[in-house]
Amino acid sequence: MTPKIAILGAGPSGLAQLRAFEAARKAGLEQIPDIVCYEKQPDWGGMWNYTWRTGLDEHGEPVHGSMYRYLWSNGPKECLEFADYSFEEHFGRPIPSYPPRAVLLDYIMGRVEKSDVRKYIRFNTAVRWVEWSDETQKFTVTVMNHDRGALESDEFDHVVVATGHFSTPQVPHFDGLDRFPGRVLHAHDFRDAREFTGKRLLLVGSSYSAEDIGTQCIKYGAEQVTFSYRSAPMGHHWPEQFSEVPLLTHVDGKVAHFRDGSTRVVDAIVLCTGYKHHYPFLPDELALRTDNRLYPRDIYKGIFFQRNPKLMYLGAQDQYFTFNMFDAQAWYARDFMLGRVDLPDFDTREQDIDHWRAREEKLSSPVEEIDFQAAYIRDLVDRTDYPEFHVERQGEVFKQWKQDKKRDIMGYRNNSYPSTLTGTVAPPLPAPWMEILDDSPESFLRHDFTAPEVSTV
Ligand code: FAD
Ligand code: NA7
Repeated sequence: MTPKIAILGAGPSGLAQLRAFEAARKAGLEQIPDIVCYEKQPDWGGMWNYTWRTGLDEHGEPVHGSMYRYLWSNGPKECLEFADYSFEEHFGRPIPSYPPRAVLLDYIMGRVEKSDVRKYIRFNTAVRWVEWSDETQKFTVTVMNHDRGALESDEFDHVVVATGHFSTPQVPHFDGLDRFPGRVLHAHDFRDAREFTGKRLLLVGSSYSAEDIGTQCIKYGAEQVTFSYRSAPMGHHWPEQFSEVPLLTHVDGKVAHFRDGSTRVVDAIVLCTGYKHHYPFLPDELALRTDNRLYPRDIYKGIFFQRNPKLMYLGAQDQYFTFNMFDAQAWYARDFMLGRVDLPDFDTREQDIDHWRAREEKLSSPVEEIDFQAAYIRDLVDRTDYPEFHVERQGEVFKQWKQDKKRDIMGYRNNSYPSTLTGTVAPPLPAPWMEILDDSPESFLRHDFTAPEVSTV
């Protein structure tokens, strides 16, 4: 009997799972499992699908997208290159190391468009509930098919949760926000930086969202950005329009008050306070409970749910590496579902989780974190036929990226790195990132990237 498999979500992780089965088919696997991929959006690409919508979508489902207009890759593309599909293969020539969102989406889509996997995906179909039966040893997955306006249920041997975890915002309360005479929003609902041109912004949070939304708003003409941190400042060499202050205590009219007694007059507040792992379609006994970290507990090899390994999670960890890490996970999950690998018993799995988790808890710097995630990926890649790729060298590129950011937070995207697949060093951007206001793929890809150009503004 070939297994029946449900993949929940058609973002990069879900697509990695589809591609993993496609790779097995190409390598000669005759009995491809019966696969259904449920995706609540009308198209694939997950988070990389930009939507202007916030709140609820056209079907009344929570809008998944947290990406904004003018988003550019925040890490070098050389660190997220698929091992079986280089950027050069997709674009037919080298492109710069930090492409805008739509160009990266084009790359992700390019690989799956070349595979025959779209047929597995049921779009406009939101997963409502997943139930496990000890009796039948199967999952029942219930979905809302918005095209038909009807609930549907089906049984599966395996369920792969690939619904992402940067979509449901974590929204703290601060006194006075209810009377603040300006926009208050979470980063999840941030879309167009031009809304804040000429404005004084307060960004609560000191991680990727705060850093990127703050720099982008200045790029598009905001007057001033104040970052408010809970644990520690980002500590970059910020230009004079930026400042970092301790945590917000309360807001009085337009005046924001901070823990050190300082104040700022601000026009808008963006809570860049992170996201929750949120699985409203899973009963308590199947839902992963974790905050955003590199090694969540309860998933063996960062994939298999400990209490029921037939339930798998992809991309559930905090991420330096993304697309190729999802591939490494998907290839291993595939081999388990195909019966090519057995998992050890509960206690052995628990020891393995404890081992990785203990290592994770000792990490004390980004360099150590990068090495840790590279080692995790190496552990997976060595267990499957996923094409060899130089994850450790990509780790070195990440370390360089960290240093480049420390040196020049507004200009780090002007740097170039070598592809570990092709060896080609990426060409430079046609102009400094701060000057390229049109980030459309048409504008970006019209450059041949061989000769230095003056400006695209
Ligand atoms: P997602 O991309 O989130 O996809 C999950 C899919 O599941 C979505 O299509 C969603 O519609 C679907 N889904 C959710 N719930 C249901 C349901 N109930 N029923 C059916 N379908 C459902 N990574 C990088 O590598 N580089 C970057 O520059 C970068 N920038 C980022 C910027 C922002 C603002 C954010 C939020 C993330 C960024 N990331 C970046 C990380 C990004 O999350 C990953 O690149 C990638 O999108 C994760 O893929 P995923 O498939 O795991 O999740
Ligand atoms: P992260 O990386 O999870 O960071 C969340 C930030 O929010 C972090 O600085 C937290 O502070 C801060 N935070 C969380 N809760 C609070 C409260 N209650 N008060 C103040 N500050 C808080 O999320 P991001 O959105 O930045 O990044 C997630 C992904 O989106 C990432 O992959 C990017 O590429 C885009 P802490 O440091 O924990 O004290």
